[in-house]
Amino acid sequence: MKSKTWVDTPEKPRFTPPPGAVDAHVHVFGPEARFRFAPQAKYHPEDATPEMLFALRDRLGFARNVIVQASCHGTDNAATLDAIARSDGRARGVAAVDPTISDAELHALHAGGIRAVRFNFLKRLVDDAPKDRFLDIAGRIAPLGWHVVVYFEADILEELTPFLGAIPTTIVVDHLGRPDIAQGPGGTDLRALRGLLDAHPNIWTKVSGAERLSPQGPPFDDFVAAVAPIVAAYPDRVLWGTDWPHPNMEHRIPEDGTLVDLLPRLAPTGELQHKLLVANPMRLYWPEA
Ligand code: 0GY
Repeated sequence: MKSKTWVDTPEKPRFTPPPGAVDAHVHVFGPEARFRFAPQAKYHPEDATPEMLFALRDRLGFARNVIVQASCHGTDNAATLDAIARSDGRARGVAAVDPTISDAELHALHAGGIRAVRFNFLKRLVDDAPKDRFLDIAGRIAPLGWHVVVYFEADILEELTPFLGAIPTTIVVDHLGRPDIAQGPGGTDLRALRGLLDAHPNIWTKVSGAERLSPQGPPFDDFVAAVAPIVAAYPDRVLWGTDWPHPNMEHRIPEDGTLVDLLPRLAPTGELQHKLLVANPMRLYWPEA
């Protein structure tokens, strides 16, 4: 059965994002009739099309999106590129690439709006994560001005640290490296993440994923308590995204408006909100603007 993991017309948020705000972590699925899912895909979702994404963007009050290639499309970035091409310049993307990709193909991705590659270490999403080949890719995308997005869970942070230290570009850690939020702001996992950020000024993180990480659920008080200190401590190295259409969340489908309403709690001042939602994502994805 195909999974459906989003609310079609979510409540409008009470919070109004600042002008030019970027929802910096979203995906598109298909449409499958044009863009098949990868044979090795670990989930098989319903279509979540560019038109649906752009309607959500407008409803939530965002100006731009960063579309992250979803693992169900493997390393064929055609659906992501199609969505970027339909966005009137209001989307850029993060690709998943095969280590054998040619320089010409990398340049074509750049022309199509890709500005980063994602290395996914979640065993439930990908079959293998070859660090040596990822490092090779990182070296090849650096001259394009791209960065690396990494997705991993907290239990492998220590093991991954030498690998992360060898990446020559900016690195963005998805969903805070999936810490155990129940440990609180001073817990082992968030302390380890802060240690990583302190040791490596080129490492950023997405303060997203409340719906995935919060044992309490809405209104996500546990997530806010644990994560607002990260925004305050690293205001120039944080990004945020809804994660629509919320892959694999069929049992806890979030309301996107509720997620947006976390923003003034995670970033309580106008200055922090502008950095998190405008200045920081623009620096990485639209540096020419
Ligand atoms: C996310 C999280 C997940 C899925 C993917 O590429 C993906 O399929 O990233 C997940 O299942 O935790 O960031 O969308």
